Amino acid sequence: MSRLIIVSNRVAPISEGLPAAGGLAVGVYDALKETGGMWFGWSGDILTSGQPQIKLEEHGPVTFATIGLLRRDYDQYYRGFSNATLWPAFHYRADLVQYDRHDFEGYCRVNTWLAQQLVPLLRDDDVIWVHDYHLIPFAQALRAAGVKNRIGFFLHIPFPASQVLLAVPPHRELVQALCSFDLLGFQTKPDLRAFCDYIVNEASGAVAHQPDGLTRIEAFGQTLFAGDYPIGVYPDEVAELAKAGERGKAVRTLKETLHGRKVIMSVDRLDYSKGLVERFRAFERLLDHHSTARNNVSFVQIAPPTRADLHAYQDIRLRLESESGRINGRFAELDWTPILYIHRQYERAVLAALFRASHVGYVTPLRDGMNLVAKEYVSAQDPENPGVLVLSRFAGAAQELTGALIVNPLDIDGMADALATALAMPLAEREARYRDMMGQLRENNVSVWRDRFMRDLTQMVARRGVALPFAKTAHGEAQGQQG
Ligand code: GDG
Repeated sequence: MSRLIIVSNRVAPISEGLPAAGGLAVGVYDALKETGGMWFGWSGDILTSGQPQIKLEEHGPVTFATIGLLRRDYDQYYRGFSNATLWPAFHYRADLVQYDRHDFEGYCRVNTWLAQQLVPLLRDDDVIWVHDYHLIPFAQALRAAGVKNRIGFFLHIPFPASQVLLAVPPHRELVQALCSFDLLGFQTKPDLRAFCDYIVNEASGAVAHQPDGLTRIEAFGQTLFAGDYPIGVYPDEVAELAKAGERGKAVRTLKETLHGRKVIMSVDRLDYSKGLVERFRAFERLLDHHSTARNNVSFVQIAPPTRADLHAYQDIRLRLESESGRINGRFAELDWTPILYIHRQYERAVLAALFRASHVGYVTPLRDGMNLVAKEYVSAQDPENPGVLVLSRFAGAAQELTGALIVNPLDIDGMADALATALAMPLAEREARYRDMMGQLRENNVSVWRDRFMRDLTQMVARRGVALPFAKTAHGEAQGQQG
């Protein structure tokens, strides 16, 4: 069996015997253990001098290969182009895009350098799976170094509509680089459609949808395939964690603090894409318009810090602190705090237990590739008395979790109404919605996601020989069905 090589910006810190990290890390690590292989990426260290050296650590059949970054590389590749240019653009925040040509050069330079570090560790029949927006030029760099292995790419964040992508000055170079992969995986059909739209209308390429569900792409002299692979969780494992924590300290403390009041729960990295300010305002609107909610419900927002050295993240933190203070000042009573805003990380088991103890899961990003919290919230519920998920239509998860109350995160009144509906929803309806969503989550758990992608990637060689049945017309439109 071919070895699997996972390449991601950060290598998940997995240690046998320690609590599991998120579903993605566990899902990918499981695949590595089955096939044997390597996980390659940045160690998280930033070096001020010297030459970074690869560190190899063996865990059974899996090798973890990590390397530090020089300060300038971190600033240009990670802080700069990845997180100040690509992240906002891909989340439809062209207004927050900061572009510096030197950062883009640094991004390409680091991708090339990382690829060169990997090359000596590769074997001829290895299958390489690259993850996320930090590593878009990675396959191009490997090909330039003579690597002929199959290389797949999965984008965890949205792929933006062409008109938004055009805001990133080197958009063409990025899409061209993506076309060096053999297989591109997107979270949802709309993301795949946006990519195909760029290929046809901006890159004069051609796309053709195949009977097996994959899309064949010809552009920049390359032939490749693309598909939608919505990432999942392990719902039964989350459910077990949640049940185990039901009588734990965190849940007891929460219940004692809230004296039987209902709980609305949110957990997000503190990121402007997560729609936190709009969410706080919609909770305020609920208190304004639904007087029965006052003193009867609390909103718990857990928002661990992330990318705190970027200005846009300092800004969102200040705005949230100000909003929660303002709203609490307006409505709090001596015995009731409307918003518990916690800027800290919790253990995974504690989060699962808190999800189960809450009545509403409030997940309203302005844009999100998938949003695993929405899937974890549903998984954690008590089947006999499940809570209700209020979910943004702009989270990838909304394509699958149709049993949620779907909201537009810009519609503050609409979100307040959905919260009121969720809080008052009768048990029979909550159960039906929960069953529907839990069925979906079990059907497409993280192993299914991984296996579908791996199956398609390993079959690539056979597919490459097939002729493209549709051609691009003179007007730049692809003939054939658009997915
Ligand atoms: C990217 C895409 C896509 C959160 N706070 C704590 C904590 N978490 C865990 C959650 C969840 C994960 O982190 C966050 O995943 P999301 O999917 O919600 O969001 P991103 O971090 O933005 O992830 C996203 C994902 O990649 C996977 O493809 O869904 O769209 O943006 O698992 O539970 N975990 C712990 N403590 C915390 O305080 N232990």
